[in-house]
Amino acid sequence: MVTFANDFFFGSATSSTQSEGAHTAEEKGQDIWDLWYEEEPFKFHDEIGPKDTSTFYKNYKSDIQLLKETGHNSFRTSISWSRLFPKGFGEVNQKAVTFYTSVFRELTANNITPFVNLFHFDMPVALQKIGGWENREVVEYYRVYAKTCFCLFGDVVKHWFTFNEPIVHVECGYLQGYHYPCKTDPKAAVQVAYHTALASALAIREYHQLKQGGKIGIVLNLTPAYPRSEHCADVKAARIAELFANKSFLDPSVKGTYDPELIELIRKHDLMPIYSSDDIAVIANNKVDFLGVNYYQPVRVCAKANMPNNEAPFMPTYYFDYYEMPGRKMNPYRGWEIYPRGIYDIAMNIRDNYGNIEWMITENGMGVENEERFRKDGRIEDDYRIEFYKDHLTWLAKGIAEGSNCIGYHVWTFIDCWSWLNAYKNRYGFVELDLKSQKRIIKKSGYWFKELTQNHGF
Ligand code: BGP
Repeated sequence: MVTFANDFFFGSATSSTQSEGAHTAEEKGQDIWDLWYEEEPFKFHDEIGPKDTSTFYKNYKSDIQLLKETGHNSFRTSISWSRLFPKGFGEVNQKAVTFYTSVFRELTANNITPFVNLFHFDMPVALQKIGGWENREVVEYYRVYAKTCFCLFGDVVKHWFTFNEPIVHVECGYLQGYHYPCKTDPKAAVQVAYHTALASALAIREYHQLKQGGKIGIVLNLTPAYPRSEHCADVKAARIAELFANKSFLDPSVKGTYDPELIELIRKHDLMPIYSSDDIAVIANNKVDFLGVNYYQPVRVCAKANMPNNEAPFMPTYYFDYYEMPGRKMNPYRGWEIYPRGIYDIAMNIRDNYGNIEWMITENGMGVENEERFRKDGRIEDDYRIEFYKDHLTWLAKGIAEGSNCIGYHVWTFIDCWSWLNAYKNRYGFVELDLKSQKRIIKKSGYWFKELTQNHGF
C-alpha cells in the first residue's frame, strides 16, 4: 500500500476567476480577463469567457458539501484582488468581505482547511492601465491588498500563498503573447518578474509582522528540465532552462537570492531591471515559510541546433531547444507529457538544494476532452484520472519516504472549471459540471479520492 501521514493535506485547488462567476457583479472591478474577453472574445475556446463558471459565488455552500463528499480535508482558492478592491486600491468592497469571510468560515466549519492565494493571473484593470507589474507603484498597492486580506481573514485563514505560478504572467504576458497584455518585451518581462518577487516578499513581511500564527508561501509551477543526453551541451541547456523556468522564483522565494548565473545572463542580454538596494534587502530578508508546487509536466531540452539570431527579442530559448523524447507518454488533449517520476525529482531537489523546506503539491491533474464518452449509468468513469493520480502519488510517497518534507497533495481541480484560454475544452474535475443547468455529478475519481483520504493511501 502507498500511505501518507494521518494529518497529510488532501484536497484540490481552484482560483477566483475560474470558479466564482459574478465576474463584474456585486461591485467587483474588472480584472484583465474580463477586459480581454470583452476586447477579443475569439481568443477563447468556443468564445466562452470568465463570466461562465461553476458559480462558486452563489453556490459555495453546496460546493463545500461536495468537497466533503469527495473527501477533502483542505481546499485552495484565491481572493480576487479586483473584487476586494474594485480599483485595485482605496475603498474595500464590503460585499467581497462578506463573501470571502463566509466562504472561509464555511470551510473551517466543515473541517476543511482553507489555503488562500492572493494572486492567480488576475491583475485589476485599473492597475494594468498604469502598467501592471511593470510599475513599482503596483507593488505597493499589492502590499496594501495583501495586508488587508491578512487583517480581514487571518483569524480563520492560517495558510496563505502570495502568488500562483508567477512565471506564467511573466512569460505568457510579456514574452509569448498568450496572456494579456500580450507583449513581447523581454526587458519588461524581467522587470515584471523582479517586481513580482518583491511584491511576494513584501506580503511575507506584512504577514510575519502581524504574528497571526499561520504560514505563508508561494505556489510555483516547477517543471524539471531533463537533458536529451548526458552530453555537456545538453546538460548545460537543461541547467539554463531550469534557471529561467524554475530558479527565477524558487531562489528568491526560498533563499532570498538570485542565482549568479541567471543574473549574469540577464546582464549579458542587457535586461537588468530597475531595482533598489532596499528592495533587494526586502527579498533577502523575507522568505517563504513553506512552498506550493504545481506539477503537470517536465520539460525536455537539448543544445541548440542553430545559432540564435542576436537581433531578435531575447527568449530563454536563446540557450536551448525543446526536445521531443521519442515514446514519451502524453496527455493528447492538453499536449502535456505525463511523467510521474518528475514529482519525485522535485521532492529530491527541494530536499537537497532548498534546505528541505516544508512543501506541498498544490496542483496536479489531467484535463481530458469529451468525457461524455466515458459515461456509464449516468456517471463519468474517469479511470485514466485515477491512474494518473495513483502514479503521481506513488512517486510522491517515495520522495517522502526518502526524507522530503511534503505535507500535502492538492489536485487540479474539484469541479470542471473555466480554463484561461481553453474554457471548457478539457475537463479536470472530480465533479462534472453541466455549464447550462449548473448540475453537478461526482465522477468515479471523486469517490476514489474520498476512499484515498479516508484510508490515508491506496
Ligand atoms: C495551472 C493554473 C490553473 C489551471 C491549470 C490547468 O497552470 O494554475 O489555473 O488552469 O494550470 O491548465 P489549463 O487550464 O491551461 O488546462
